[in-house]
Amino acid sequence: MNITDFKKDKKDLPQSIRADIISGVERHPCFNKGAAMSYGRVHLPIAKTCNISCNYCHRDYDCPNESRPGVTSSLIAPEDAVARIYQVKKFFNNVSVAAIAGPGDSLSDPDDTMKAFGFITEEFPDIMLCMSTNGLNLADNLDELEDRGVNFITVTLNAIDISVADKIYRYVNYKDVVYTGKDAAELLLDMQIRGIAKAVKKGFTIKINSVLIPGINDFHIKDISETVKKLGVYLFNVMPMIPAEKSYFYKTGVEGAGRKDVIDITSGLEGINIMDHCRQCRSDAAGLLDGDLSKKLSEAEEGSICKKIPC
Ligand code: CLF
Ligand code: SF4
Repeated sequence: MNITDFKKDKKDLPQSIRADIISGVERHPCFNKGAAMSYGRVHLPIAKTCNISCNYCHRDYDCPNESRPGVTSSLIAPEDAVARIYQVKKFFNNVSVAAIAGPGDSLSDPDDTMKAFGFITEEFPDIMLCMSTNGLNLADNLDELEDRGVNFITVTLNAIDISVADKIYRYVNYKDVVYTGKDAAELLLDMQIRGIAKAVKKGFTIKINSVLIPGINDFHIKDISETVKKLGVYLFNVMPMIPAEKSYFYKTGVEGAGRKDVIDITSGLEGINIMDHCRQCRSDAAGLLDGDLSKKLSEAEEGSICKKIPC
């Protein structure tokens, strides 16, 4: 029985038990700091487009919701995912997780993401599947993610209050209708919370990323942590905002945060697992969190179909 089947059999167990005992947390380098020393992940840079606009993002670069600002990864096609994993395994064999984390949003074009997960599961049944998303399309895609055997999901949640979210997002494109201002903020928050709640109920192991933006949501991080704790998420990761060059926040002088700001805020949080070993890695990162192979890989392999995100 592989891990996915096991999880499906036990999905009525409480979240804490599921996550600790059966969901494979012991082999996930992000969800378990202890595992980061020996287990690696492969990011497949498949997500071409994005369906929202964050004020700290500029689409010349990877999605800063998981990635270090200023990093640009080359896209690959879903059909190249298996070859990419074999390529990584030549350099580092102990890969426990395959993930889609950009360069855009994993569920902006869910077909590519689902296709890639399908290829990976067929070829590597023991590799766990992970995905990060802004959450807009999460609730609508959970049944298919479950069918594909995805185990771990990260949702970036930067606010739970519409007035805070309104300062962070410029627009939201949901089902080809573009929303702006408070309408955009309200819709995004509603879809994020709905998606997180449904995902926990279904038995996915959930991490929340919150980008700490001084003066915008720093006073609000505790409220976010309380909300996600009640929703039953497994792990909370606060990341310092470093505005991407040319982004709205960069141009308007909104200052970034540092590691110390994150520590000051997270040290006051209680009752939820806090991630403190995130590397804000590239959307094509591979290998150990502390031993990224992406540069070696791009020298060694073909398969890049585009150098920029077409949005
Ligand atoms: Fe990738 Fe994210 Fe899955 Fe990890 S990364 S999709 S949960 S496999 Fe990890 Fe990288 Fe931090 Fe992300 S160190 S940026 S938390
Ligand atoms: Fe940029 Fe990521 Fe926000 Fe999309 S979700 S606008 S790629 S930061």
